[in-house]
Amino acid sequence: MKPSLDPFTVLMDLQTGALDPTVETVERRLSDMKGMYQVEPDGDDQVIYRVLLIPVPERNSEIQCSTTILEPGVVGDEYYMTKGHFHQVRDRSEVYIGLAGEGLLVMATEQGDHAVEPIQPGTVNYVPGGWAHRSVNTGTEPLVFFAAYVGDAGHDYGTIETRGFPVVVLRGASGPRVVPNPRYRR
Ligand code: PAN
Ligand code: ZN
Repeated sequence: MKPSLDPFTVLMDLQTGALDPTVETVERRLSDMKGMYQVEPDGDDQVIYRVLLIPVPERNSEIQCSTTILEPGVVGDEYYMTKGHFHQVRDRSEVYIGLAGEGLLVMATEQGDHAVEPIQPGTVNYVPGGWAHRSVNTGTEPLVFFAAYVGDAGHDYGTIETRGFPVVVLRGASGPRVVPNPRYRR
């Protein structure tokens, strides 16, 4: 087999998640999160997370890599979080490596099972195929993690936009509380 890509190296800042070179950045603002929080955000339409991508062809033989920088904050009592998604090709898996900050990785199956795992510097989270995933910043600093996933996974945001996750993560008097999502649609 003749390879179709040449090897390359990207420099990743392990504290900020910055990539050099920065090839492609996705920014998500509060206005991109309509209907996802228990209450609608008001005030400034700030960027709540950025995804820095190391793009490679979207095929099964490659590995997509990115860093995510999720700002700290709350909407009502709900911590800033990513939109969350299933992979379009459902059985495609992913690995997250925590770099900075602290947060939770909320995962759910289409059958309604859920799992919540910590993200902090040094954690390696394995997201098996079939599990939707959303990260939540429960700390006071940016939550930064590296992600690597199967090249042709794709992203299905619509299912989560419609159904939500079975649980939400709320700020409580003595730390984060994981509680059932009253708006979850089975
Ligand atoms: C991650 C996510 C990233 C942003 O790279 O895409 O953290 O989250 P949303 O895509 O849900 O907005 C990943 O899981 N990629 O598959
Ligand atoms: Zn993913």
